[in-house]
Amino acid sequence: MERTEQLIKAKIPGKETGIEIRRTICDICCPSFHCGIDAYVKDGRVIKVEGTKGHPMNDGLLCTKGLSNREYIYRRDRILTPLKRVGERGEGKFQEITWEEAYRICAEKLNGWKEKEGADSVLFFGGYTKWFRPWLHRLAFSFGTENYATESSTCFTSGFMAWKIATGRGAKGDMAHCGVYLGWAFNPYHSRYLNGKKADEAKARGVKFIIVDPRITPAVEKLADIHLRPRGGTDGALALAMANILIQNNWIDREYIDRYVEGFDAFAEYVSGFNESNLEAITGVPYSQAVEACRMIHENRPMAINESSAPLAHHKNGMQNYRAIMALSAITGNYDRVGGQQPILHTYIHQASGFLTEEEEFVDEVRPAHARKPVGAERFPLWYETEREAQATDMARQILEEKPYPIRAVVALGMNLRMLPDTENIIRALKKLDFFVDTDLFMTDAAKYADIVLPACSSFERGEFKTYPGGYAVYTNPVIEPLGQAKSDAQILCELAEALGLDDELLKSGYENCIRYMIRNLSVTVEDLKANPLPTLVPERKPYQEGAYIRGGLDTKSGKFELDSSLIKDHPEWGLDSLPTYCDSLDGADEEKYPFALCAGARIPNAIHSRLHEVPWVRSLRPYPTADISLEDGKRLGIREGDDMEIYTEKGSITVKAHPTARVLPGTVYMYHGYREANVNGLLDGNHLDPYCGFPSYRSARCGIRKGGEDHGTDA
Ligand SMILES: Nc1nc2c(c(=O)[nH]1)N[C@H]1C(S)=C(S)[C@@H](COP(=O)(O)OP(=O)(O)OC[C@H]3O[C@@H](n4cnc5c(=O)[nH]c(N)nc54)[C@H](O)[C@@H]3O)O[C@H]1N2
Ligand SMILES: Nc1nc2c(c(=O)[nH]1)N[C@H]1C(S)=C(S)[C@@H](COP(=O)(O)OP(=O)(O)OC[C@H]3O[C@@H](n4cnc5c(=O)[nH]c(N)nc54)[C@H](O)[C@@H]3O)O[C@H]1N2
Ligand SMILES: [Mo]
Repeated sequence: MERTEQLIKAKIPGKETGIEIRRTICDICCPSFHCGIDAYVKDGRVIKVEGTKGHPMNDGLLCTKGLSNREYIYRRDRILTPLKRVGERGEGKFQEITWEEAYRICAEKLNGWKEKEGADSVLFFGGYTKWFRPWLHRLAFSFGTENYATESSTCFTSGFMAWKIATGRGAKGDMAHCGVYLGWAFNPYHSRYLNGKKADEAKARGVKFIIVDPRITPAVEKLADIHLRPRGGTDGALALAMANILIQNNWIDREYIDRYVEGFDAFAEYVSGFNESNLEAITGVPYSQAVEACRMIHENRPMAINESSAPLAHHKNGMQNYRAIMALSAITGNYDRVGGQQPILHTYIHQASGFLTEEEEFVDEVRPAHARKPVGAERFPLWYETEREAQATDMARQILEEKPYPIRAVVALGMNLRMLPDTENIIRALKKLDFFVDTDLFMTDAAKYADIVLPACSSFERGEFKTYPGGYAVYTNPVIEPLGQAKSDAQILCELAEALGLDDELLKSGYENCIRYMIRNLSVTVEDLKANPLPTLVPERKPYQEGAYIRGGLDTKSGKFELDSSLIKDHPEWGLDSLPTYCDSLDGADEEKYPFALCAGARIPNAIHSRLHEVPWVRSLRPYPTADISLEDGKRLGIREGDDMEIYTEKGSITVKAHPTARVLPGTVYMYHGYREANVNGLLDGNHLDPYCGFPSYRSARCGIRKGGEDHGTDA
């Protein structure tokens, strides 16, 4: 082989090979990471990816998902041109059209409904990807509606709301300085591996770890000094009993409570009902273990607690359970302190970066004055009161029932058909729409129901502004041209504003100009950021100041940490409890027919929601949809490793491969979501929702299992 050929084969960058390293970010998982990527580019194509050394997030590391970026951006089903549906909804028959034609149809349909039934008859929806959200939100407002809904109807917001009603702001646990870490539903080794690294460092420093998880996970094995194993969704009862133990033993901070905590007496009285007599029966956790955990909390202060965006929230009682857990921080005086729970102000798109951007102004300055309340506002009034946006879990219902008013059209970016529970109902709703436009990288099952499909480009093909924890900002440059005619979502939204004839000059002036507006109060400019391939430290970043927020008075009615919420007390008509009360989370299905608890969602390292199941390299690591059951249940039902197993609920059934393991509790089934051929969300009840925030109970459905079922083949 020629030398040059050899060098090309080895992917060595340089003049001779024509291979260049260009920097971008991975946007496959959580926005707080979005690791730096070195893309090796030859002839306009990415041929290899590596983690960027010196990047403040990942410093050269990449996880399984990040390493799959090349296959991900070149997935076979990338959409390359705008498309118009020619077959039935869902059939997947489309014809290519031009961008002009696509925008013309969108404008005619959307403006048509706006004229006929008002702007609220159109709903704007964004899936997991967050980078375009300020543009989508502003577009909805400029169009004249508050009907803006996102994936955050199922993720993060529940916990954020719990914090807001208690303290007025979000918060995060300061693992770097704590003495004891309460890792409640904490397994970063599968879901946030960079936090796993931080946990390893804390462990090496001698931090005590209490892990609260029904399963035996890598976090339990590597970190736990104490492992509490409550049955899923019984966490509230455990937290309340722990509060009771802390109070009974006087392991609380009286002075702090007197000064900064509201509602302690009512809370203390309520928690006295969770004690030695009932804890184990409700949760499965022996009382003595809960006492040991409380002693550890007391003896190793300060205590930081894991913030949970999903596993604690995905239960009917999720937000209340979360409030009960966070109350432990207040009564032990660990809120707003170094090594405890620290209040945060959000920078751009919910990052805790320590400086402020004008993103809220960007959106709010065009908030429509006379819009009707958005989807879900009536059903989830606390959600609407704190979030002021639509709750997506009520979307299908409102489309189908037309109450309190009809929704005729949906403008979606990255809608996954299997994000919400009860897929059949979502399909019925999409079919009922008069007009549906979806924008995605891939020809997804949701896109197949759309009238118009628009091709979006990946993070490798666009320039993007981002901020990171630690005071950083970055503005990436595209590393390759967009594939086919794909465009960046933000560009699409700005052009759509133009096509709709909206009176919004800023939005119509394009992405970069909008960023200039949002960072106008920072001393770094778009040009500075673009010139630096690594994130830049923003001079305006402010370090955390211990106790400043709580001493100055919190943004709550009482100015204190509210264990007993005045916001909820002021609204008895909502029918919600002002204290973090506990109730059972499982749905009402017949216990005899459906004796197992189904947890649909605990993360697996090689998949993220709907997207990576379709990427061959990561799929090969776990080729089949697989569910974990206990060894005992496997034995009892004659189900062995790799057997086909049916999981069924009142809604239907799916067939998966069985994985009996000592890691899960008897009576439970763990199944990851997002699979086309084994859609666990199709088994879930769309009305089994948390009344406080509207979140789905993905993790507390009743189900049955049996050996056998349909063979779904080996070519998945
Ligand atoms: N690889 C990968 N990483 C991801 C994702 C992904 O899909 N794949 N998704 C991203 C997203 S969107 C999110 S929201 C985060 C979520 O990330 P995490 O919050 O880490 O979510 P999980 O892995 O679902 O749950 C963490 C642990 O909680 C336990 N758990 C489940 N139910 C309960 C319960 O009721 N009580 C208690 N105490 N523990 C419980 C599980 O057994 C699991 O070990 O992950 C992000 N990272
Ligand atoms: N059963 C069950 N269901 C769950 C959960 C669970 O634990 N269990 N978790 C919930 C949680 S926490 C979350 S965060 C959600 C995940 O939310 P989903 O929105 O379901 O997440 P994804 O499937 O990753 O992505 C959605 C779509 O966005 C597209 N997309 C990706 N990048 C871009 C882009 O740059 N532009 C555009 N326009 N589209 C893009 C993808 O191709 C995909 O079709 O799922 C929720 N659903
Ligand atoms: Mo999430």
